[in-house]
Amino acid sequence: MTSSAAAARCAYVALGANLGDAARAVRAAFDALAELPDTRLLAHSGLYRTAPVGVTGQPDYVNAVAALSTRLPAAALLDALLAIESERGRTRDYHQAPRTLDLDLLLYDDEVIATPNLVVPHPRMHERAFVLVPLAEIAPDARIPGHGRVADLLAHVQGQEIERIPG
Ligand code: PH2
Ligand code: MG
Ligand code: MG
Repeated sequence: MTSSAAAARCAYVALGANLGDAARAVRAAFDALAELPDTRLLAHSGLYRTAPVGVTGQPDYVNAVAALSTRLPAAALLDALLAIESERGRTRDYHQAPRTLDLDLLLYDDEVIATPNLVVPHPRMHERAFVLVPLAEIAPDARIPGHGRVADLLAHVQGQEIERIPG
């Protein structure tokens, strides 16, 4: 290893879409994540159909979670995620508008990051079934700094509508 090589980090990314062919967009995003420089796609969850949380009058979402091993710093990874969203036709018409693809950085090792552009762990991930259920599928023992083990948090999101998409 050269002295300039950064250590590989484990990052978890939430995928979501509720505009156009959402399932196709999420599957294509797995491929785009696998192609990122200095990054390997370690695992991804299945796809889930979920009722919108925090917004009303929107189509259901398709959600999933991916696990990455990456040497990109967190800020560079965030930029790469936003670039994939743009390539997939993401527009930002208004806050929480329906979207062709949303990629949110959930966890970056056990780091706590709070900059104007990036907050990790994602501030609401521990209370959202559409994040916790797919995350528990691939990483039940992962820990969310400040909130504990993923599988232990599932009990708190029992009432939220989520259904695994077959296949
Ligand atoms: N994303 C939001 C707001 N609400 N609801 C579901 N079910 N899935 C999402 O991905 C989602 C949401 C803002 O990013
Ligand atoms: Mg989001
Ligand atoms: Mg986002």
